Amino acid sequence: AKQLPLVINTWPVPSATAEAWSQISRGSSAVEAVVKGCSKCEELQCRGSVGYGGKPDEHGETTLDAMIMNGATMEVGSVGDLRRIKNAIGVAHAVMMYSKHTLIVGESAKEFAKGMGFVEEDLSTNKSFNDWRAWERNNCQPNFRKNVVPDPTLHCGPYRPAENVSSSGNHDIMDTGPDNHDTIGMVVVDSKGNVASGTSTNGLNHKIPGRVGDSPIVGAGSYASNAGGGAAATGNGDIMMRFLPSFHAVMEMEKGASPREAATLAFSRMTKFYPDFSGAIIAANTKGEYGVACYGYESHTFCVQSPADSKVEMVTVLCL
Ligand code: SD4
Repeated sequence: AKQLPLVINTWPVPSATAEAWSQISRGSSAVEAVVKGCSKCEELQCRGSVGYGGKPDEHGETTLDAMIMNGATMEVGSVGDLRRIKNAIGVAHAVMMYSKHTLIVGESAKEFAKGMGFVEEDLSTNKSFNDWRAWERNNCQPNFRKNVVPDPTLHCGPYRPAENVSSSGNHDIMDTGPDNHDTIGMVVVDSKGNVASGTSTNGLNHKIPGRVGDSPIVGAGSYASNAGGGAAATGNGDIMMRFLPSFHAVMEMEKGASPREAATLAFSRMTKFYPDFSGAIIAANTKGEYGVACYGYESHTFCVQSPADSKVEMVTVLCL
């Protein structure tokens, strides 16, 4: 069966898949398809974890991370801690198109975006404000920190080091409920085997302001290479970015591993050190074969569309 082009993305967010599919079917590039597909999720605030109005930080602000990678040219654009601009992957694309840089962050990323014509606006909504207030009223829990105590005179931080630092426990895994990691990660392979990958997310609930996750980090959030394929990750970014799992998966595919084997191998290094973390990796090779692995959840549901499907397929895999 004809397997190309292919669109695959994390989580049951079929409108993003359908948007990318419509782009690639009408002859847009793989890069364009990833940007448009992920932008659709930003507009729809997919699962509350992509785009504006979700996952407020400790100060109640929603900030965004996104990246785009072109596996034909190895060009990348990404933004971290982007503030007050809704279309994060659009800004990442502008970094790739209009600068020689790879990653721009924070207030400066907002200034860059405004220069590129993006509109500055508030990313808060009633929901994100209420989520933040509820968290604050609940003594800022859950928000596990390593070896710190709150200042008792202040409600939620600043925090200071605890006097007796204990090395037991894995307290750097923050707020790991399944609802806290729903980044869209997407891989598109066009009919000639050109690969693009991208991500977009508002990160992690109640993160420390300035925290940037794995999603905009090349090789962590996603990676693409026409020599092997593409991969994208979702999950506990603070752990995953220490291992560059998307890069790892693509290198395994370059060496001949199947996508599913490649995604599984990327987990093996992480779980050796962090048996308590959770995440999922989608992978596709340049023939349009794909595979998904996950760890620390029961299962992961992803979306895929290829010429074999008349519509977006939602597929659930059991985790390792
Ligand atoms: C992060 N990886 O910022 C992101 C969160 C996420 O799906 O959802 N991933 O850590």
